[in-house]
Amino acid sequence: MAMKRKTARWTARGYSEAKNFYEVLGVDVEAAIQTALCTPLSLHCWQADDVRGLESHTEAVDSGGILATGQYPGRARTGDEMRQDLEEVMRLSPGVHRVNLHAIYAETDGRPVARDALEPVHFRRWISWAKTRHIGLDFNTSFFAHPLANDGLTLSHPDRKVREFWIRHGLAARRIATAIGRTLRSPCVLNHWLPDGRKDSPADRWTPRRRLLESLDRMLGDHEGVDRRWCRDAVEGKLFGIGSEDYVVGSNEFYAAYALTRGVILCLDMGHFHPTETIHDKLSALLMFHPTLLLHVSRPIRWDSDHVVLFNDDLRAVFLELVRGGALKRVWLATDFFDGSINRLCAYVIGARAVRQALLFALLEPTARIQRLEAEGRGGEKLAWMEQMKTAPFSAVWDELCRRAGAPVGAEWIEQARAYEEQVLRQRG
Ligand code: RNT
Ligand code: ZN
Repeated sequence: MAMKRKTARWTARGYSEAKNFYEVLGVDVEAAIQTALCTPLSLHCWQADDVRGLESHTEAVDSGGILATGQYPGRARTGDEMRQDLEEVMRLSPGVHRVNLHAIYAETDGRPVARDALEPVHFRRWISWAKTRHIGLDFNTSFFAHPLANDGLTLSHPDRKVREFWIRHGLAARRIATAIGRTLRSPCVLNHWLPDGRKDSPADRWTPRRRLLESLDRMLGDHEGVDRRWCRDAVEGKLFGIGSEDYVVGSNEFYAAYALTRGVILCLDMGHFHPTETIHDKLSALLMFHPTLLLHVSRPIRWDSDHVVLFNDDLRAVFLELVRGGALKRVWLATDFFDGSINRLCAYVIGARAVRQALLFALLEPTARIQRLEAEGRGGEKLAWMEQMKTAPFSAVWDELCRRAGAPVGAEWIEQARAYEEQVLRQRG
């Protein structure tokens, strides 16, 4: 306890000095803290259970595309356990959160409900939980881990019946997203990612793309029970996946053009590009044309490995671009990673805090000053200031942000996560 008070006192003093440091450079520190706190971050629910879902009837088939690895104890097994974990994540991470669900997290009380027959009622527990906690919900279609996805093809499948099934699934999800958004009075972003692709040297890259285009147009057209004010559809491309190393039907180019021409949101996942390709340079290009983007904040290591998000250069570069372009309000932020090899609560909190840290870091940049230096041809000084900001007293402002949000300050959360692991996670057989 004595330790705690000491930390808090140190933080308060550190903050006023840090604030002064940034203000001399023309940064509005109070505004930065406010913006960093109130920017919504949608927490993916699937880190809690390694993307297994709550369906009892479909055996866990690995139909390709994504893969969670690790056997660390404590995986959530029910909706209640997932909500319990997510509440703890939100307690330990400052700022406004939403929760991002997948169709496989329907709660049907043990009754098998086919994915094309899902209804809002199957998400009533999630919805009422969100209502009580005053958080928004987002949603995803689940085009994987299903017998009809075993060929590695869904909406682009050659068999019309298979395509029809998945179109009906998409429609069911759009109705659910509409109900979620309307009930919570907050638009629900419905992301569509599908694994469709080929492992090796496709002889025909054209026909599957034509079929995907046709299926998407049908699925995303006007339908009864779907209201675009509450259901905001997004499409997520990818370079490759497990079993689709050579060809992914829904590539980034395909969806960038699709989203623009159909008025839906393009989703960029940080792990869905070539191993050395990053997304920060794409933001100013795409946002010249797309009104909004959905960002899946993830971390690839050599491939789309969905590692826990860290406060690293890539993440800072993304937020610096958004802040410099005044584009924060034009993106929807959502985490997307899954590591089953470590304490899953730690995984969540590290990622959630890292996103908010990167956001604050970007908001504390003296952008006007460094842009002026660049415009005046003083590139050396510009670069020097960019370097200088990396060792600026950022942590004191971050601690202050946590304190104001009522979230643990500094390393305090690590001890709390350990206690949660002992008391809750380790008790799960
Ligand atoms: C897969 C995509 C997709 C999934 C989630 C579970 O490569 O990133 O967003 O991670 O839908
Ligand atoms: Zn993703």
